[in-house]
Amino acid sequence: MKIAYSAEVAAALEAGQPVVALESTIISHGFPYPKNMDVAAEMEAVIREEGAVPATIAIIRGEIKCGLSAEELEHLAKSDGVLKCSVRDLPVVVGSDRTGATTVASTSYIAERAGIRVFATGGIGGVHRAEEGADGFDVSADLLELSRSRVIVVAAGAKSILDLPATLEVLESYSVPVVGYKTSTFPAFHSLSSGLPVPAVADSTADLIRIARQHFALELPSGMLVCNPIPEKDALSNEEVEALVDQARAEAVAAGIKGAAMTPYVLGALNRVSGGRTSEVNMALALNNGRLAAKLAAGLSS
Ligand code: PSU
Ligand code: MN
Repeated sequence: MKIAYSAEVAAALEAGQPVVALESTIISHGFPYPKNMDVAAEMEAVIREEGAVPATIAIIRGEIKCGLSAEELEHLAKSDGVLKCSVRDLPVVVGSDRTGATTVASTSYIAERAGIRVFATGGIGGVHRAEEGADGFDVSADLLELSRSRVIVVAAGAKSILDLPATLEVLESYSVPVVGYKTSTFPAFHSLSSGLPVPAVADSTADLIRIARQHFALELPSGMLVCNPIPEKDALSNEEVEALVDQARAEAVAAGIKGAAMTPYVLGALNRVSGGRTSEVNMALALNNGRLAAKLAAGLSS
């Protein structure tokens, strides 16, 4: 597979230095412009602060890029004609020289092939709540890809716009290790906890590094999901989130949104109905994940 690396990412991979993959759908479709410019820049900054090299992944005019320039990040942030590109979309986006922002699924797919073992994002996609779409069946390809790309994904769980118990069940069926970082419950993205138990807990960064090493040593064919709860000071309460999510979902249903457009639409609606608060919260948790992912990458490469 042909990947165009930035000079910095190529040098880091060559030297065995820690590298953290970052997705670009979060930039193009997860935050409003120009807030998403700050998110992109600060994600890269916190990873550098922890001694790792950030590798933001996207398809730019048909080229699979690993490590982006400031101009490329700005182009993705403006999101003008930028497609949301999951794994199944790769052949078409690459083959027609289009620009696509990669999801958790396609970023994991590319990261593995680039030799990157750790990936930081905000939250993963999952099983949508049944009543959301008229067809009542929408399961993110993120879950399938977690089962078949050997990349450790650090996320603040999944948003409560999803069916979280069903999401955890699918991860179990797909044999994806799910590890709570200093938590025994599945975090709910904007809020600290969904109350649902996770199968394993890492009590420290050292513990997490040990588990991650074993994951690769055992040659499991999957990735691993590390659940890192939002810092307490930034979290919203479950009640607050439920009320916001109900409004946002009602808007999505009324607007007839379906399929791949659902997650971006609901994120935008949440931002609107919360007066911009959910985007602040989203940024705080994404940066928190970037930091932990960089520590993990550093631990794995030493
Ligand atoms: N969750 C978020 N913010 C996001 C996404 C998920 O909190 O921006 C994006 C990620 O790129 C994820 C994608 O991979 O949405 C999932 O989309 P879908 O549900 O259509 O698979
Ligand atoms: Mn979907």
